[in-house]
Parts: sequence; structure tokens; C-alpha cells
Amino acid sequence: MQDERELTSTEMPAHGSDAPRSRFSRLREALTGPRLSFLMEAHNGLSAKIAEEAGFEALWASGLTISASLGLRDSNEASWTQVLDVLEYMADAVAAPILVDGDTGYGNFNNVRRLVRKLGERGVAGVCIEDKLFPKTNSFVGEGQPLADIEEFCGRLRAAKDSQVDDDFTVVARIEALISGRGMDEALKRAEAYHAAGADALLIHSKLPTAVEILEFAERWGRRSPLVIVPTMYYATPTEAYRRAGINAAIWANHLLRSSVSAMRATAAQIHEDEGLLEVEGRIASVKDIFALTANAELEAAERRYLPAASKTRAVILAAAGQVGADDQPKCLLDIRGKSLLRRQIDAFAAAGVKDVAVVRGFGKAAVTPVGAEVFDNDRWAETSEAYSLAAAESRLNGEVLVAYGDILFRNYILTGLLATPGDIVVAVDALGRLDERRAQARDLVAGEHPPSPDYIDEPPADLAEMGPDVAAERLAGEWIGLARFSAQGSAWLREELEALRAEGLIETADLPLLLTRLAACHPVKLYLFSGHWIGVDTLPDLAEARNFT
Ligand code: SPV
Ligand code: MG
Repeated sequence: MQDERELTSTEMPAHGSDAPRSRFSRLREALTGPRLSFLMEAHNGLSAKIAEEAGFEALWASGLTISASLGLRDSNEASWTQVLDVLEYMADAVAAPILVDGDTGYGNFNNVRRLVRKLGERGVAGVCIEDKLFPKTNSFVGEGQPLADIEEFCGRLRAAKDSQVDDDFTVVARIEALISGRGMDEALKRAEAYHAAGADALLIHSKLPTAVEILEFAERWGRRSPLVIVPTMYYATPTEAYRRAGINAAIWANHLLRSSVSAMRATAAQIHEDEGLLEVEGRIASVKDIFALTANAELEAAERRYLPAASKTRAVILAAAGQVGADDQPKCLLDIRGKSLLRRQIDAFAAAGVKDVAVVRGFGKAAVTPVGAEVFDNDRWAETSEAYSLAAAESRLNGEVLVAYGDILFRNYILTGLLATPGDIVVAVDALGRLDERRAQARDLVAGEHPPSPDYIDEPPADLAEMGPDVAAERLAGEWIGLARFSAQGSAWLREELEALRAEGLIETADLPLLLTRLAACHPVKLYLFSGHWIGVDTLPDLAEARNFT
């Protein structure tokens, strides 16, 4: 019922069955089965995980330690719904069943009914309620604490059993007669009454430094119902004595909180004293350990299952070429309304999901240190051309790759369109470039394999025939903007072509239009056509235009 969460390795199969048992039945087994079992205290999700990790089959959600961990006294200062919230974190954190210290039940039978229902609904497998009065006082504070009327307390127990949402929910009745100095006979009388009222187990509590009272009670009770003990004060008693006495479960009631207090005090004092971390670092849990405790690996696996796959496309930006005008700043660092050209490009790639970016530097390279991008250098930038710069980043020309000039600005849709265009090699081409006299002078002009259609929007464009400064007007399809995409196959062809240029002694002088023209001679190079919405920054007027463009 309440056990939908994934079960951990601490889940045990039912007797004679492979089906995992519910937490309710596992707690019932721990508290009422014949073997002595142990419950470890926990007070939040993290301590619950640590207790489970240590191998405890069940946990004790202690009223004392939950209160103390909230900075409160064990006097019902935290409301029961605040405690319930803590319990929910604990139940979410572990598969081990939890017996909650329900104090007095937070009121009368009616409060107990609601408490038990809510506990069951949140996967808490059992509750222990003690025969005292709300607001409770911790058993180790003061003397002669008033006890509840037996009949009234039996009503609380019956109300608890009548409200459980799972048949295996366990109700433990805690007898405080020995604590409050009312003697063994009173304790046994109450045991009898609570057992008859339907308690699944009895918790007999003692604050003596030895187990003498507990062992006498156990002997006189004679195993008529399961017995649970809390050996906080009689801690020196060997556990074997409890086994011999037929005790069913022992609760180590506050030891994770107390040990964490010691550890936190020592760490705080040391760091305060040293004004540094060197002494403590090796002694405390690593951050990695915290990640493991909170199952970060599970989240990473879930991200792989549920998040869209991260783009595997990488980009190589060629930013080796010099300056604009007399400025001694590398061109890629020119400020375009508060952001450098290069930063604008890297951001544009990131916006399209391309986060793996390499930049080839040359002129003024010391200043080119783009955050989030890897850098390669063409130290011979002054006497070499673009193919040589591209070859500097050859190790990145694997898989899907975008290659871009470092001095262009473009609207994001151009990149998105280029990425979406099928083909092993695709070049981004401004179809208006063929109509622009000024541009048609000097740039990377594109010739298609057949004359361009007047209606380039509807007709699939021709493949690239050649690219360069001299293209006959009738073959002119537009102007390459300096942005190309290569598939894994395309980048393999690109590496082959770089190798061929090297072999032919052309690697130092070849520009990208030549490289693309050579590729187009052997492989289809597709055109992605659009109109305008980009700028290449070559001259001072270009720079002014770029600043207006953004
Ligand atoms: C608790 O852990 O809150 C208990 C056990 O009730 S004791 O503090 O021993 O009363
Ligand atoms: Mg308590």
C-alpha cells in the first residue's frame, strides 16, 4: 500500500515468497518476531540513510532527537504535524521501516486516531505511545511524572488500532510506571491492561543504570506479548542478557544525534581556532560522500532518461586573423554593444545547444581567453590562411562540427536553420548577396550547380559548385557568410581534404572557399539559403554597421 517507492537492498523477501514485504510487515516482524532485533535512532532523512546504510533493519524516530535537531526541547514544543513532516523526509529517504516515538499521542484518543491515520498514509510503519499526559516530559527529566489513567490510556490504544490504514501497522504501548517511581506491580498491571487493549508490543522503560528492573519485568511478564526496551541508561548491560530474557527488540534511542553533536562541536572548534580547513578536511565526510548519500548518481541517470539529449555538435571558430583599422585589438574582441564579437558568437552557439566550442587564436592571442571555450593557436597567422588555422583545431573536427569565421554576427535563426538542413556538408548562404553589388565585389561568392531559381524559397537549392571571388553572374547563388556545418561523415571528408592540401603544399595558403570548392568537387555540399540578417566585420564601416545590427 504505502510502499510504492523503489525498494533498496535492505528489502527482504517474505518467508516462502520472492515478493518484497511491506515496511509494515517488516516492522511488525522486527518488533514481535522471536529473534532480538535492533532499531537505530534517526531524526531526519540523512541520519535515517546512515542508519540504514549501517544495516539496521528498522529505525526509531525519536521524539527527543527530532526535537533537539530542530533546536527544541522534548516537551511537545514541535507540533505533531511538524514532526510528521520530518517523518515524511525519513520515510522518503529509506526503505527501512520506521517506528515513530509518538510521545503521548499528542492529546486524547481523538488526536491519536488522526495521528495513526496520517502516519500510515505517509509510510510510517508503527507508533509507540506512552502512558503519560500531553505535553510530555522526557523520561530522564525530574521525578514522579504523572501517569495517564489506565482506562483512558487503553482508549488511546484502541483508537490507534482502529485507525491504522494497514493491517500490519504496529502499535507499541510504552509503560512509564518504573520511570515515575510507581513500582514493578504497577508496571505489570499496566502491561496487562495495555496488552488486553490490543497493543502489539509493550515497551518497558527504565532509567536505572543497570538492567535489573527490565530483566525482572521480562521474567515476570513471561513472554505473554512482545517486549521492547531502550537501554540508554543501562548501556553497559551485555546484549546477550536481553536475548536470554526473551526481549524482542532493543532501541538505540539517541546515539546518532549524540555522536553528530560531538563531531560537529570538534569540527566547529577546530575551524574556529585555525581560521582554516586544513586540519579538518581529511577527518570529515567528503562532499562526494554527501553526493552519494543523497543519490546524485540516480538523478544523473534520470536526467539521461528524461532530459532531451545534449547536443553533440561542436563548433570551431576561426579567430586568428588581425584587426580592423588601426586598432591593435584582435577583431574577435571588438566590442559590439557591451559584448565582444566572439562572446556573441559563443552565446549564439550556446543558445542553439552547441556548448562545445573551440576558438583558433592568432593575432593578439594573449587577450583572447574566452570563458567556456577551448583555445587552439595559429602562431603563424600573419603568413598563413584559413585552412591552416582550421588545421590547428583538427583534433576537434570529429563528429558533427560547425565551422565559423570569428568576425561574423548573425541572427539565431540562421544557425538553427543551418543545423536543421540535411546534408553532410551545408554552407549558410545569403541569397541576397547575389543582388548586392557592393558585396559582390570581394566576398565569398557561391556558385550553384545550376542557375538559381528566382523563387529560392520554394525550390530546393542547387548544391555548391564553387566558391570564391569570381563567380559569373548567371551562376551566382549568393554569398557564403562564413558558417558551415559538417556531419560526422562531412568532418571526415574535411580532414581528408586538409590532408590533401598538406600533401599538395597548399595548406598554408588555402582559404575556406577553396577548401569548400575542393570538397564540392567530390561530395555534395548543400546550400542553406536565407536573406540578410548577418554581418561580416572586415572594415570600419562594417563595424559601425555591426554595432547598429545588435
Ligand atoms: C526518545 O528517544 O525520545 C525516547 C526515549 O522517548 S527516551 O529519551 O529514553 O525517553
Ligand atoms: Mg521520546
